[in-house]
Amino acid sequence: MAPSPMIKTEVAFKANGKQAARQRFEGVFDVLRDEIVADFTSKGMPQDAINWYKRNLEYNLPGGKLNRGLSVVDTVAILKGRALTDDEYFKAALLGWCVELLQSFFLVSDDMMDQSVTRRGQPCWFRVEGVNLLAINDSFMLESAIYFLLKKHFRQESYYVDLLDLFHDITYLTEMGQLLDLITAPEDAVDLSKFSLERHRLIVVYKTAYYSFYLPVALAMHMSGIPASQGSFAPYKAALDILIPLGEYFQIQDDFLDFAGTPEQIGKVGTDILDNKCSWCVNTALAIATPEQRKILDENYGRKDAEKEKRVKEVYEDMKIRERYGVYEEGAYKKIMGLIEAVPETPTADGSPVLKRDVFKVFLDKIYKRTK
Ligand code: DMA
Ligand code: MG
Ligand code: MG
Ligand code: MG
Repeated sequence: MAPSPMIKTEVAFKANGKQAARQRFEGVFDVLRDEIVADFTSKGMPQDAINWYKRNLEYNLPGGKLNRGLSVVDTVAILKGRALTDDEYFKAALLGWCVELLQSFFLVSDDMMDQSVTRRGQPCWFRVEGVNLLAINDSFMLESAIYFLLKKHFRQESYYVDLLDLFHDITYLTEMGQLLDLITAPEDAVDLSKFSLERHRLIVVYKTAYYSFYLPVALAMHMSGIPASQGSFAPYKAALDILIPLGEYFQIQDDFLDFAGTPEQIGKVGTDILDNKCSWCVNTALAIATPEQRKILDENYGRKDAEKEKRVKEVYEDMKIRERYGVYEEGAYKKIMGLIEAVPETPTADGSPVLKRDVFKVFLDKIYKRTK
């Protein structure tokens, strides 16, 4: 049945709203890039260095889904319960871009370590002609730009130290996760008996959930003046208890799309099977494999060989990994919704609740059934 004109308009309106929100957010990037480059220039840097840094920023920052960055803006607006002033918008978007800077720092280095091919529909930065190992220093500079921006715009705020602590702590936790991810996937010692869903959970919570989900919301909470505690209620802990499972769900989607998504869809070529990664797919497969299937997995997983990768994918298809993922996704959605419904929306002295369920609902709806 064709959608009614009203529904059509509604959908178009929502899509336009999303696009407009993205455009406004991208506009702030131009301002911040110019600030970063102006500071770099003021240090007496020559033109070739300026061009390099600018290209690093422009190649690695925009062009993604911007979910993490936009979530800071959305969360501040939900917590304040009203439209933001221009100044509030700029500051929230700036924090959003700091999350995107952190993300690009992780991705540039992750792609080198995972030996990936493409990212966001273009070659990984280290694969660009003339870049190579310089990408290591480029990733460091993306990280350091965070602290330049925070200092410039938040130095005077009472919560400046909270912002610094958050970025430092979450960076460290993410690096711990990357370590776990990498040592669980040695290049020339495939041993599938080392994998487990417990190990997988630990990897994804540390490498993805903290920086992708807790960080944007916690930043927005600090900017909105949410206190560390309200009576016996600990809002940051309450947020963490929902955002960690949400991040776990998101990384399982990433693992699934690494196998099932097309490069056109996800903007990157999946490398998890070749890289011997402790992915949700292989763990799910190991749990149900017949002895014959297990043998195929043992002999073909984690080898840098496209034919062997294909054999593994055939086993996944035989095992109906796609359907199993669908079942997982429904269960994860329901579980997380349940956690969200249990958040107390206790009013504060001025009548507004300290946390709002919508913060988490909006985030969950953004990623539910994502295909990219
Ligand atoms: C992503 O893990 C984690 C970080 C910290 C970048 P991944 O290697 O599965 O990500 P992707 O699939 O995007 O390379
Ligand atoms: Mg990777
Ligand atoms: Mg990785
Ligand atoms: Mg992945």
